[in-house]
Amino acid sequence: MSSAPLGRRRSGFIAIAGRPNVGKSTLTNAIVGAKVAIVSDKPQTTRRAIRGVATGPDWQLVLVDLPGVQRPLDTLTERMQRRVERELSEADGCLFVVNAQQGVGPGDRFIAKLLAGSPVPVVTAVNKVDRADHARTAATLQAADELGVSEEIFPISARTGSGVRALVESLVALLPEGPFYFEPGDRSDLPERVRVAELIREEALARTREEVPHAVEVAIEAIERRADGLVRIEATILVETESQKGILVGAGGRTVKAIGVAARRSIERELGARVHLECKVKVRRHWRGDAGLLDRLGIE
Ligand SMILES: Nc1nc2c(ncn2[C@@H]2O[C@H](COP(=O)(O)OP(=O)(O)OP(=O)(O)O)[C@@H](O)[C@H]2O)c(=O)[nH]1
Ligand SMILES: [Mg+2]
Repeated sequence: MSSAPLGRRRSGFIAIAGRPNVGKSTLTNAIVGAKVAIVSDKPQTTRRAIRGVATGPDWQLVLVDLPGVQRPLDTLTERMQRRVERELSEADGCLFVVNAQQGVGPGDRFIAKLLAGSPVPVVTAVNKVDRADHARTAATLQAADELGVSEEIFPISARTGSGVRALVESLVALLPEGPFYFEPGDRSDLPERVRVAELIREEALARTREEVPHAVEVAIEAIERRADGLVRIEATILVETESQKGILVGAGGRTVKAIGVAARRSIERELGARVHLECKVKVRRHWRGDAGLLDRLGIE
């Protein structure tokens, strides 16, 4: 491990702020080098604060992947936004992510205002440069600079990895000296139940559209490790209405079956074990407004 004396190590927390869908979770996974957060092409995928850990020889970067900043609509999104504000105020630094292709808009300006009012140093990543031509990227870099909140700005692609190394160096420079918070092999702070539930939700998101993805949550009823090494998992996919249930189940149960097959594969990769997965779909009206259920699901 590290040959650096303990006092010269840097470690700390970098909170990731940005509009929904700009690529915060993809970037977290790219920096950690493992899948710690699920990703989808729909906005508002991330609902919890997820700590992703990247450890170098003499530094440890704890990335706090956060829900996208948005206007709160119900108990769920209110909790998500309160969490974002709290994590931002407690971090050692902030990584502000904007979309190179879409440029800087009102949502980004709102976040910049939030960041300008906080003492936490900010580094900005202009993401998805693989999707934008040079002129577009240059215009977004310029607009991001004009927000006046960042110490440095990096054009990157979380998808291809381009620019990510330079960004990491700049984030490490924001960290205070101090001992590591996590074991160097740790990747995330999410409990196993939540990691498994999220992998199932990711497959449900990939197969639904419009308002349905926002109405889906997954609860794990049981995880049982059998003597022969097989892990048996019982999961409930929650939706808010009968018609959403119909969509998730699909004709002849086809959709829920496809979700189960794909999720089992990714859970097997995650746990390094053979998995038997049972998924049921259930209607739970207004679960997004149910504080007790959100507590149990770990959305605090
Ligand atoms: N082309 C391209 N797509 C990207 C890049 N980074 C992320 N994406 C895609 O953008 C979409 C959103 O990515 P996420 O990582 O889920 O975005 P997020 O900011 O975490 O979204 P929320 O959790 O909803 O706030 C996904 O379809 C990603 O595959 C990138 O660098 N290039
Ligand atoms: Mg996310």
